[in-house]
Amino acid sequence: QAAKAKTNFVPTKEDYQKVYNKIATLLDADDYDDGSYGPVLVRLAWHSSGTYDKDTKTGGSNYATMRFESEASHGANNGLNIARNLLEQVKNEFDWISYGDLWTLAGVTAIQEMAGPKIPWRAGRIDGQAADATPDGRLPDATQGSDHLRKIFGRMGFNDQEIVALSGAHALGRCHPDRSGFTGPWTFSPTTLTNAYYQLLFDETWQWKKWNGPKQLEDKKTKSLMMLPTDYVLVTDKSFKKYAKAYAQDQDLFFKDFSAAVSRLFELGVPTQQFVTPEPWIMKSVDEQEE
Ligand code: DDH
Repeated sequence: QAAKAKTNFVPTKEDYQKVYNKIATLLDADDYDDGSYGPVLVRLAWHSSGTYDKDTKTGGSNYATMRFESEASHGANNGLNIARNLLEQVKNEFDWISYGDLWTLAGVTAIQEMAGPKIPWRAGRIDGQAADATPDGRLPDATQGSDHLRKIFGRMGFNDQEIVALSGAHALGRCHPDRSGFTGPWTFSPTTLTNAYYQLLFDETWQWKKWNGPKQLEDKKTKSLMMLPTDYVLVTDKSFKKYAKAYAQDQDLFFKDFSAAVSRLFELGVPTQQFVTPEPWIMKSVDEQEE
């Protein structure tokens, strides 16, 4: 706190670790969803980064343009105001951090604290202007197929293997009818990152849910889990299926590839010279600091 008062305050890794620790204290909430804000924080970090277009070098996490109504109002961002508002408490205490750094660091914190792999992360994003906000339609549409996935993720610079690895984030969280129209969680442990998403894709029998909402699949056995049409493509498309199978069989492989892809995702749109260090940091989990 003393350092904060200085005008030329240059935060160190330890200062960002303090931000991580503060975010970690906000994750658990008995009265919210499955008991954690972790999943919605991961989704905020992803939606703030996944707008990147490698050809025009626009979008991505650099400018935190979801702060502006023109981007916050995109249908895909419904409900993410909950995550942004939660993080305001952190911003108030650590006012030197940029929103892009705050949101991506929150994604890193949530993944690591929900038993996921370490996500190498660098600081250096800067707050942009409303004019930097991205047009609607850059994030994936859950009703589409493999061509769409390759087009959307290819625009960000990701290949088939990375598309499949990133999709494993759906081990976390759930769909909310009032946000996306879809309903339900993908796995039985939506606040713990595992490779269960891939295992369930292969091990369960999936059938179209009979309801008035958008087309989604349900597991035949319990009817309590869901898959989006875009999730199911991972087992129907031959190339995607190869990677999905490998991740279903090997959680360490999933964690390794997920970590690399998410780390890159969260840096999309940030010019290299902006990062405060050439080497990414590995932030410590709360458990590690208690040892
Ligand atoms: Fe996702 N996602 N996502 N997703 N996503 C939803 C929820 C969550 C798609 C659609 C939806 C990724 C990829 C895709 C998370 C992380 C990631 C919901 C439900 C929809 C719809 C929203 C709601 O109703 O609240 C589609 C389509 C794709 C795709 O085409 C691949 C990726 C790459 C990630 C990531 O983080 C790397 C998380 C976490 C959630 C749960 C949010 C919550 O509140 O719970």
